[in-house]
This record gives sequence, structure tokens and C-alpha cells, in this order.
Amino acid sequence: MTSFLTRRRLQGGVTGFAVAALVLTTAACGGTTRGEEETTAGGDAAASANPDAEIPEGLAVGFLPKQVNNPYFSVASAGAEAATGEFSGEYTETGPSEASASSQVSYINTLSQQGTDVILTSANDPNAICSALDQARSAGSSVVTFDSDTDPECRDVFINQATTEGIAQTQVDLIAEQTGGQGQVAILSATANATNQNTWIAAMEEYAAAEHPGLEFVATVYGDDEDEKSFQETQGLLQTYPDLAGIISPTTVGIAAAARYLSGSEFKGQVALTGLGTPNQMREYVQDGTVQSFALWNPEDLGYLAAYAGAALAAGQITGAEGETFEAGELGEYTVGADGVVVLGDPTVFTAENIGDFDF
Ligand code: RAM
Repeated sequence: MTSFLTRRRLQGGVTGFAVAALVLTTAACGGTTRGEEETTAGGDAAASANPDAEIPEGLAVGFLPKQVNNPYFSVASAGAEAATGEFSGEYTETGPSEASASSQVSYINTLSQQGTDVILTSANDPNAICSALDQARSAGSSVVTFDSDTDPECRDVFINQATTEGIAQTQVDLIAEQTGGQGQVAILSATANATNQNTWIAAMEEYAAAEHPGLEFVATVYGDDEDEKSFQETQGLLQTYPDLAGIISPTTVGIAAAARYLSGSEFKGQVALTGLGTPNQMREYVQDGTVQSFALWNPEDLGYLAAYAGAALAAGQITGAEGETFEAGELGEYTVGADGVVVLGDPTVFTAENIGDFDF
């Protein structure tokens, strides 16, 4: 079935030609023209957003996670697919099996060539996918980043799962609580270039220095969002830092692998572990006493909100400018903030008391 924007492109021959010329001239990140529209983050307040515009039927929505074999993104994908069904769009999920910097580029090019109206993506690197996204936008796609942003110039809106400060403070407060606020702390991250993890790590170190000066951040290691590498990096941390008081792993893959290592080691219950995990992956480690508490948002809601934001862009309800509002189905109304950022909500802290209430 021909997608909404493809149909629109086919109807406008002259525009189609202009778009083709633009594709050739806006290869670099940060191009600013798409036909007559701005392609910078934050939208163009003067461009006519029409909050009452209907979401057209048959919008083609493409979901491109950091990597496809990650349970966190499978849950987010289910949310995006559910939203797409609600507005009668057509949904595809595609993506690399490894979360490396440039592994998403060819998938973006394919989605663009297929005339995908809405691209939803979590970036492995702030810059590596910029020029591919620029070309997709020049060809008519609306681009929504969620979870992990690109350079803001290269997308229309970013759906942030919670504020950076909120995510950082929650994890530092949890490790401070579990270690008595004293001792060496290491970070087990995802990939070295991940925009989201790097933003959170910088904010965690800043917050800890101000609020929990007894915590000493001794190392950041990278498990690349691969289970086995994350497991080995945890083992390495404990060998290198025999006095380690705690580990923060702000990645669902990392925290689950670190918990598995600790639970089978002499460090179980001795070295604290917190970070960002899915309740389903972490349940057994909370029940066996390896982990006291960790945090996350609802990834399904994140995907759902991203899909509705993409539909609102494609429909012309929003352009990505600050102050615009749109309806996100069951989640209700959201407002676009500065730099085209929409915040989902606050993270949830999971403990032995409440983990049974969650199933994702
Ligand atoms: C991993 C990914 C993702 C991050 C979560 C918390 O699944 O790195 O980007 O948001 O963890």
C-alpha cells in the first residue's frame, strides 16, 4: 500500500523534483532546508501547525532501535506498534543486531527510499546518523528520536523518557542509599558513543560531587549492550577494584549481566548494584538479594508516545516548536519543550515491595 506521504509526493511533481535536488545538496548534518520548511530542531513557529489536523490513514511508521535483540526495545516497539494500530498506520520494525555507531545508517536509507512517513529511532551515536536522517527528512520523512538523541539539528522531536537530571539523580541516590554514601563506585555503561548513557553519566558525576561527596567514581567501562561483554566487564571491575562499594549500570543489558555475575559470586550482597533495568529481567536478582533497588520508565509508553509524536508531525498538528501540544492516545496531551524535546514522565524505582506489580 502506498503511504500517505508517498501519495502526497506523487501528487506534487514539481515538489518531488525540488526534493530530489535537495537530497543531493543537503548531505551534511545540519542542513536547514526541506522544500519551504525548516529542518532544524524546535520546528518553525511560523510554519503552520494545525492542532486540529486529522492523522491521515495509512501512515508508514518505521521503528529503528539501537539494536533489535534487546528486550527493552522489544517492549518499546510493542508500544509504538499499538499506537500505530490506533491511528490506522502501517508499522515496520527494522535495525541492526549490534549497537555500533554507524550500524543504523543503511537502515535509515532503506526506510527513506521506501517512502516511510515517520522514522522513530534511538541513536547509537549523536552524529553518525545525522546526514542519513537529513536526507530522509529532505525526502519527506518526519523524524522522531526517542530514548537516545542525535544532534538536535537532525531530527524533528526527541522523546526523552524522563529529564536527564531526574534519571541521573535517581541512580546516584539509590547507590548512596545502598552504600551509606561512602566508597568507590564504578559505572558499567552501554556503548562508548551512546548519547543517552553519556549524558546521564556526566549528570551523575556532577550530582554526586555536589550531593554525595563520599562517593568516589573510579571507572567507567563499556559492555556495548552485549550480555557477555557486560558480564566480563563486571568481573574485571571487581578484580581491578577489590574495595568497590557499588556499580551503577544505566543500561538494561548491563545491569542484568552485572546482576547475574554478582549473584553467582562472593560479592553478592556485598557490592551494591543499581541502574536502569526492566523488572522482568531483574526480578530474580531482587528476589535473591543481589539487588535492592533500580529504576526505569515504561518502555512501552515511550514507544507509544514516540509513534503519536511522529503521527502529529506527519499530520501537521505540530512542527516541533516549543509550546505546541498534541494528543498521544491513552497517555493524553503532551507539550513540546525547548529544542523539540517531549518528556514522558518520571522514572519508577523498583524494589522487592513493588516489583511484582510490573510485567515488562
Ligand atoms: C538499554 C539501552 C537503552 C537505554 C536502556 C536503559 O536497553 O542502552 O538505550 O535507555 O538500556
